[in-house]
Amino acid sequence: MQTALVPAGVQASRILDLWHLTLAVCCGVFAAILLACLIAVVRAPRANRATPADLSSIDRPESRTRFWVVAATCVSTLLLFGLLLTDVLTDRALSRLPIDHALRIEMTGYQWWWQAKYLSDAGAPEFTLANELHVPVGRPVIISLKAADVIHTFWVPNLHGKKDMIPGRDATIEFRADVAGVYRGQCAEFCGYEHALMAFSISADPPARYEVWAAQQRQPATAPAEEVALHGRDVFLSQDCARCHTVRGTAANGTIGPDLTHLASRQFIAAGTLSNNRGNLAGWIIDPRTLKPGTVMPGTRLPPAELQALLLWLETLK
Ligand code: HEC
Ligand SMILES: [Cu+2]
Repeated sequence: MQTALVPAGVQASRILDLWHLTLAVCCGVFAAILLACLIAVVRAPRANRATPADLSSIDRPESRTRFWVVAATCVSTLLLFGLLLTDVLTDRALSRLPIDHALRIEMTGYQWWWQAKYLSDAGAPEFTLANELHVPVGRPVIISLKAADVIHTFWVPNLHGKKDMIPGRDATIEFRADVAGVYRGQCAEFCGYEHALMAFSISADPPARYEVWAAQQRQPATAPAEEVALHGRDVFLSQDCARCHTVRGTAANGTIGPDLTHLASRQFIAAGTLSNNRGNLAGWIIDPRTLKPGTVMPGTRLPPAELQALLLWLETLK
């Protein structure tokens, strides 16, 4: 779900309230202006060629017109100041979310995917993943936002407004999910070729389920039991893959691409571009630049047996 009209947390509902008020005021003003136009049209003097010129209006005092113009100006000014005030109050309320015992995540925008580093209460990195975040319902979340290359914008409309991720300038976003669900996010600042294929998601889980998920994510990858999958791991380590990808529990510790330690627990690959299944994974590994032109990841041609083994191993990374 990706909509600002169904808030799943306090921050988003404050923004929605502000939007409703702004919409109501603007609709009211629009209706009043239309009404004034209508009255003017109805009351305009009717004349035709034969009507003699009426010059009396030149000297007629316009006190009533002046009254309405002054009144309308005052009302507009008051309404605008009212909106400004509610704007400022909303902003203050947004910045005062109670953040005791918040979950801390460090999120970095890359062309064109998202890296999320979950931090322990002490601030030490615990595990890293790509694109598909989970957070516990009811617990505040503080995400510090960074950009690795160009400007990106973090935006999950069900949870909060937009926040720019600017290289070299750290920002944070604070929110709390109050309703369980999966909320889609999207980069909201044009960041190059595949900006449109730069989605992510935040799944708000009941706390117990979140803990199970987090415990799973903290684990390194375990060595597969199957012979073929073991061979697949060797393929991964002997190819270029390990230069760019980390799989905790193996020698692979590259940081250019997504951490793949729990790849198989993700629903999508390549930032919401393809669903995570064997066919798509195979296509992605052989030729990612057809599926997502411009991506940093190069294609790798492998003999069928090696590719199958590699896929089998990737599928064990639960
Ligand atoms: C030059 C660096 C580089 C190399 C080499 C590389 N990758 Fe990638 N890989 C990336 C980047 C960057 C992404 C993210 C692309 C995106 O989402 O736009 C990625 C994405 C992926 C994904 C999707 C991950 C996800 O969660 O979305 C998989 C799977 C993957 N790579 C597997 C491999 C395999 C297997 C190899 C070796 C055959 C390999 N990569 C080689 C950089 C690389
Ligand atoms: Cu973008």
